[in-house]
Amino acid sequence: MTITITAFERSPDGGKGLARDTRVRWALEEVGQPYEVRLVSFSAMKEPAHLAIHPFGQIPTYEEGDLAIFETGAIVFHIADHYPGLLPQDANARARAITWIFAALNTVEPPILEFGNARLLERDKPWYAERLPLVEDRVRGRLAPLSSRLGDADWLDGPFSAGDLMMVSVLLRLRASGILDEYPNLAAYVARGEARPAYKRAFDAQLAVNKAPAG
Ligand code: GTB
Repeated sequence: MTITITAFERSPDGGKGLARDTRVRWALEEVGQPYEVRLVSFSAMKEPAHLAIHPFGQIPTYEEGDLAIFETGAIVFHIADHYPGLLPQDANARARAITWIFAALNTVEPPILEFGNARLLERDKPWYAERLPLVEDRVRGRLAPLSSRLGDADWLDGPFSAGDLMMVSVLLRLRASGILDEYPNLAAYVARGEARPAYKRAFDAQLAVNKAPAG
């Protein structure tokens, strides 16, 4: 059955791979499933056809046969659950890998999103310079324990899993800020994720869309 995902017709990041379709593309590349992409404009995302799949009018979505789902975490979990390669067979190891998906999205990403929003949307506020260090410290409050847990391991719990895919994707959003470099093992962890052939294919595929002349 054909898998179809949605992505920005033109990502605001100009192809840096930070929009969340990259996470889904990466998961599909890791498990070796071909997929098609339906590109949507910001206005099309708010139209009934897209809202029927994604009630919040966002990307990415995932369709396969009569299944249509949204939320990157749910999509990546669905892919990992249905196709071998991203979750261990052993039940306990599998549960731990799934835990890292949730940890990435629920514990590590929220302060990173807050930090990104502060830098993007609050620069002109009179309180920006005073608030930013607080927001940065909330990010460090997640990175420090994550760095301790990773130690000198390659991945968070044994072989590369969907948990690592999600954690690396979340941490990638920090790279431009320099905060990640305060934790050399996390910077190296992210670099290992980016070096995976499946990540490179996913990145290149989204870049090809965002580099193409606007049509
Ligand atoms: N919780 C949802 C999920 O995980 O799937 C969040 C989905 C989401 O935030 N989608 C964004 C979207 O559709 C795109 S990825 N936004 C349009 C809208 O809400 O109208 C977030 C994103 C957007 C842009 C960049 N960037 O340019 O760097 C990075 C990430």
